[in-house]
Amino acid sequence: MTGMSNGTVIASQDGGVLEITLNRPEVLNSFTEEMHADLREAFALAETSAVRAVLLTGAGRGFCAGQDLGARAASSGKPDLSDSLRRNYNPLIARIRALEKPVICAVNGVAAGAGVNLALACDIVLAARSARFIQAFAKIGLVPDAGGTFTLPRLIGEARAKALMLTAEPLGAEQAEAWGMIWRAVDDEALMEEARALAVRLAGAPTFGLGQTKIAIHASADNDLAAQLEHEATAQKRCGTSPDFMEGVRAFIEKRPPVFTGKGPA
Ligand code: LHQ
Repeated sequence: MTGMSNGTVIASQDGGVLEITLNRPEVLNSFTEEMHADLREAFALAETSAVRAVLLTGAGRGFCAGQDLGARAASSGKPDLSDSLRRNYNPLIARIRALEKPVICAVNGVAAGAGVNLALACDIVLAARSARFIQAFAKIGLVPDAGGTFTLPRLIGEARAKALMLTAEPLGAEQAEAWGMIWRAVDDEALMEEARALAVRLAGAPTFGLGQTKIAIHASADNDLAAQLEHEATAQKRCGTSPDFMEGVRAFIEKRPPVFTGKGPA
């Protein structure tokens, strides 16, 4: 196993799985400048070809409580919050969405503010049954950020998204699953085992094809049917010359399990 730990983020790689843990448990893993910088380093590892699936989670009883408000309270005057969004949150969300491999999020406890929207930027979200999701921004006079106004209405529809964002009411993991906001609510004790098993499974899958699938689904947000069909044709052309397509077909014919490399076309 290899990895890095620079205090506020732990990243450990085992085979093709990179597990990234937000690690400021005493403040529910809320974000500081330092934690953003550490997370950037961790996601740089995620972009290396040896990593084929990423698992993001939090240390302690919370997943992430958004921006560290303690640091904000200490600053005086009229802060320019767009600065932190443009330098930290926006590139983080864009990076996760653009990463051409699956990013799983294991929401181990409360997720609030930018912490919820960080989870929603991931591809497959599992949550402990006891976890709560709170679009806390309305409580402090802010607009939801970290992509939440993009992801949430697309996931659960405008009516529910507006109510959650205007009231800042907590949403439980089971309701989040029922509404399609997350993939699955899992018993607390089983969360990490289930999330890791999924990460291992996806790290052995045809990574190039999975990456193309993720990007195609995102593209559908901007495309009409004709454009999306063309997107699929172009992506399929690339997948069709990948070694994993050849291997998948050969394994099927030979009635044996496939061994995928994750590589794209040469
Ligand atoms: C915290 C925090 C926290 C510091 C818990 N900060 N200490 C982006 C760009 C730029 C600027 C502004 O914002 C943004 C985006 C955002 O994310 S804004 C939204 C920020 N987040 C929030 O408003 C959530 C604030 N936290 C809470 O409402 C509660 O802590 C929740 C509901 C998350 C959890 O409640 P409890 O389970 O009752 O835990 P707790 O409140 O007792 O928290 C435990 C500790 O963590 C506590 O410290 P203490 O020393 O008393 O044990 C909290 O002060 C600390 N903590 N969130 N965001």
